[in-house]
Amino acid sequence: MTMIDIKDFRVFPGHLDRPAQETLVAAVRDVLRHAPLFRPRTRRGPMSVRMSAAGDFGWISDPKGYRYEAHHPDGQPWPPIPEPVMSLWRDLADCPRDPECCLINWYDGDARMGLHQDVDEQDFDCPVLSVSLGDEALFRMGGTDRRDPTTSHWLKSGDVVLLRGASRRAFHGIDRLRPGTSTLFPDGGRLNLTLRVVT
Ligand code: MD3
Ligand code: FE
Repeated sequence: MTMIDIKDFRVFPGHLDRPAQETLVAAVRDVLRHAPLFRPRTRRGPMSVRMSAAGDFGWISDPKGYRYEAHHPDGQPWPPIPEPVMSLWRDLADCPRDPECCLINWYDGDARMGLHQDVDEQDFDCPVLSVSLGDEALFRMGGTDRRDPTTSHWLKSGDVVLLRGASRRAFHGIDRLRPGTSTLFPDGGRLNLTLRVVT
């Protein structure tokens, strides 16, 4: 198995072949039929990334703030995490607990995600597992202080990233996509799944 370690986050380049990517996309489309993508709003305005989730919890941001919630903004519980997604966690996460949230991020050509930390979860001993599907994206990773130096890495369709140890609490973001770099989605764009233990 190939892997690249970059300050204790681990990239599994091309871990998912094309059929495995297509299986995940089909499973996510199923989730999105029940829990449609929405555009979270922050105090700074609407995000460019659209989101949904599967599992016991999804991440919500609205004018009241941000938090994990057991229901989609439409009031429905989140659909279960699809089996092929669970099996990736069991293969790679090396964690005794199952994920409670599969956050679904959709990037169109000009979407980005600013530098942030994921600190709304309770148990930082549990890793986060991230799956990239579709167009390539420039991932930026810093340290636990916002001013720490950052390194950048292009994430490609089928790449899986495991964040644990110090990297679990590090600042990170997506600077931009490279449109037209994948044929997975006929109209382009990028789907990112992040699996998390929340409680
Ligand atoms: C480092 N997603 O959903 S994935 C996020 O590509 C998020 O959509 C980005 O940041 C995306 O919160 C980056 C890589 C990633 C995911 C979660 C992390 C890096 C992380 C959690 C902690 C530290
Ligand atoms: Fe994040």
